[in-house]
Amino acid sequence: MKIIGEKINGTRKRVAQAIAERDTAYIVNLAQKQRAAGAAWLDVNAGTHPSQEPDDLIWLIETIQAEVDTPLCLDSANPAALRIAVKSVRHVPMINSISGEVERLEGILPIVAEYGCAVIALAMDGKKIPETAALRFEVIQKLVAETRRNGVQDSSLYIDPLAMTISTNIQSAKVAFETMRLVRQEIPQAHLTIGLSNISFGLPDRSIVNRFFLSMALMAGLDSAILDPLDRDIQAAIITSELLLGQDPYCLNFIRASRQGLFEKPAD
Ligand code: THG
Repeated sequence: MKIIGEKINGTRKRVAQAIAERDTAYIVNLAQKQRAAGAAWLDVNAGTHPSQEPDDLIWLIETIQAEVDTPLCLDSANPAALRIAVKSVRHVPMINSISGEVERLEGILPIVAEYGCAVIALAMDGKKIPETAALRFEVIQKLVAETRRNGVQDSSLYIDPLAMTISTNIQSAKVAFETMRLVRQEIPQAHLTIGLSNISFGLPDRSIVNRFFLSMALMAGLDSAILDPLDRDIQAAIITSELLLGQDPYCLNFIRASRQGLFEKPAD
């Protein structure tokens, strides 16, 4: 599976501070560490007020790209910020995200089509997230009709079934898995992605919830996720799940990870 590194996100306090202070070293370090940990894209979310967002996003992009060549995933709902940002990226970016919300779709889809971006499509229209897998899939079908109409290939789509926190809705992981299965069956060329850590919000021991969720989602067809690539336990879950799903020929990745000590527990 492909990892979208989540750490450069201005809704995190320390990152917000780095953006405000134009702390280049802090941001570059986050980018380098995530690349070294195998991120295929770096999510970049300025998390600032829409009026400030274009400037902050451009600063983040230029700061990262001066040192790291990994493709970026531009995380913003603001078409104005995205339109400026796509012009300053070195590689064709992923855009995070479109949804069925009309303004967002009409603002962002033309940018995706014009620049040939990959795009995350959220299974929601308006502000409401449908409760059932069947309803989420209906939204996805409408979105896919729109992306196709605009000439975006299904293989450029990363469909996000949305992981809602399980502490307030005990069905939420199940709904996500069922939505993934429907996408896999009906839109086989499309990719799937998910913001992994939402699922465990409000629970203790979040990391273990995230890991089991990821493993089960991989079984349901997930092939990318927005997560913390520096979390060794998550990396161990990915490598072991891929082994068991027949995606690790000759068990080479698993054995290499074991030799490198990825599965070692700290001594008592
Ligand atoms: N789907 C899509 N995009 C998304 C999400 C999604 N982007 C934002 C978010 N959800 C995923 N990104 C993050 C980034 C950072 C953190 C969590 C999700 C994070 N959280 C800390 C934690 O979980 O403990 C707390 C914050 C902090 O460190 O200050 O770091 O679902 N398409």
